[in-house]
Amino acid sequence: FKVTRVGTTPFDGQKPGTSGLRKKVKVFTQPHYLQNFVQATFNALGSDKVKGATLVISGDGRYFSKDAIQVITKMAAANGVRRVWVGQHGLMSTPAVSAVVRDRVGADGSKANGAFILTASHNPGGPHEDFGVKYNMENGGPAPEGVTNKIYENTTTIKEYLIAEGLPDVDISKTGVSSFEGPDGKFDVDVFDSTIDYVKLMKSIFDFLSIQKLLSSPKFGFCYDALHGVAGYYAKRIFVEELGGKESSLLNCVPKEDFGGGHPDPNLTYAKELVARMGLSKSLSEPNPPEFGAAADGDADRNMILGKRFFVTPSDSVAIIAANAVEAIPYFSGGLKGVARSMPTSAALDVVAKSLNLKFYEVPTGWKFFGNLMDAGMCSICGEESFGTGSDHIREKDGIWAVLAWLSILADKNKDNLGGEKLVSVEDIVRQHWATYGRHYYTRYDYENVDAAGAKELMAHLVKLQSSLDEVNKIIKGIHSDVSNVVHGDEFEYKDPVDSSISKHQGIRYLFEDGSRLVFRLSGTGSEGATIRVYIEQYEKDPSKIGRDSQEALAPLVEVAIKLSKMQEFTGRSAPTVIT
Ligand code: VG1
Ligand code: CO
Repeated sequence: FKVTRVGTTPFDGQKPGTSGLRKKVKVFTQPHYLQNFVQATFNALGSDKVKGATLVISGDGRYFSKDAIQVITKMAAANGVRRVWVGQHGLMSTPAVSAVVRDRVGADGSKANGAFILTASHNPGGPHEDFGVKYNMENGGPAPEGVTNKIYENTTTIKEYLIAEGLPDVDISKTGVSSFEGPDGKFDVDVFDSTIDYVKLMKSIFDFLSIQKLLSSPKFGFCYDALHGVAGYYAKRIFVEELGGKESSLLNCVPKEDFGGGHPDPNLTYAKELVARMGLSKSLSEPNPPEFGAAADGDADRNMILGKRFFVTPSDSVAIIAANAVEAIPYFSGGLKGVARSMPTSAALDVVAKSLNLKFYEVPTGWKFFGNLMDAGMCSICGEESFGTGSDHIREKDGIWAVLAWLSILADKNKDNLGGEKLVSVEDIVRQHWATYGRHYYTRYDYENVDAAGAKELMAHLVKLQSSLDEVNKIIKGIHSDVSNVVHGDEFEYKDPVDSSISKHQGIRYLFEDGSRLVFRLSGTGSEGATIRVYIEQYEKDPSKIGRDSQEALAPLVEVAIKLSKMQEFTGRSAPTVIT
């Protein structure tokens, strides 16, 4: 092949958000749009890092992925990349990409230097829905802000991109290496089965034998819903082939380009089938739900954990995993280096860290901030309220890892009990945790796709209010006299303890005297308009008060959040789009 330079002009709005660039497919398929972003990324990395490199290119298999893989491959070749690794059918979960970048060794001894991940994660897919591109570094984690800012700058000045002419489309349905000859020498495309490295990694972390015993107990029903995302590909290998689970335990585990028309976001609103099967649907009754259920998002980095007729909030989930990891998961048997959560995530993890005397960190939303801590050996387990949980085995959150972590805890709690009358359930574990550490009532209200100008005004209003907490408390007393006082208000700012970089404007916080919190943020992953997220949290230590319904317990604070922010005035919305 030879290298062609194609003249181009910048597109507006190619700024990577919380997790890469996400736009409607019709935006991504405009001539040169994808190419500009990819070249801007190569230019941001610099030719030192690009020439001779080994790059992973794969994703969750959503619509437009296959075309995008061919384009990026040709651009990689033209930019002097030595070889690309592509998952068979272009499929690789985000955690599997991270694992492959960190662990895989090519047949020729090569190691990966980075990855293009093609996903818009939990956003719907298909010709009228979303596509996305994200770049990950050689540690297997998302590019830090220094790099994504540079990528964005480059997109605003780009004049040309390089693409290989004469390089044929590569058949990504079959594994094997294809070699080509370009001006810089050889270029290889290695199509491989990415489940191999991922399964190997999971087996090195968890005790598969004890999980297998649990799954084979007639008392233990199991159900996993991949929402037609890429998780299904790994779920079959792990839960059925390795752990002996039943094929019928898997729901929607065939990856589809449009996720079967659904919204591949594992929460109580979108994972409808699983929710019904677990006996949590308000309209459908299920006489005998399984003991354990879980779901994943499109790229399999998120997880939702359910018990029989029971929902585990993600903030509780990471706290419970941290509290039980050393005992239940061989990888952590030597102890935890530290734990971390994103700012809007509830403080359930803080209480565990304090009680177990663990180092603890609070970082801005988005997984990239955890990576630095992990690379520096400061953090073992971390999580976000947005159904993201993970550990330092990779540098992304990991949906299947979280499920295996919960199965390990269940296996451990039931190890002498599999023949007993009744298994220790998910609900038992959570209630026991609350009894020990107290309970953080928690909910998140999302107002999706609201007018961007209105959303900005709402945020500005909330910041302005913070200049007088007396005024704030007067307003609050007028809404609910028994809600406690706001004692602190700010915009969250983070100084990375490893590289001292500073991230500002990471969410507006109102902290109350009794430990309650209200947090307001604008989403950085949407592709249209703006999404306002309101995070509402209240801590209850009194054991006689930890069993309430969470929406009911939080109702006064929710009302305060909505009225204080003038939600309806600024957005015209009288109700949120999604409540989690
Ligand atoms: C959301 C979540 C955040 C998560 C991010 C990426 O971001 O709130 O916690 O890290 O999605 O997850 P935002 O900016 O929309 O609030 V994923 O599974 O979409 O890569
Ligand atoms: Co995701």
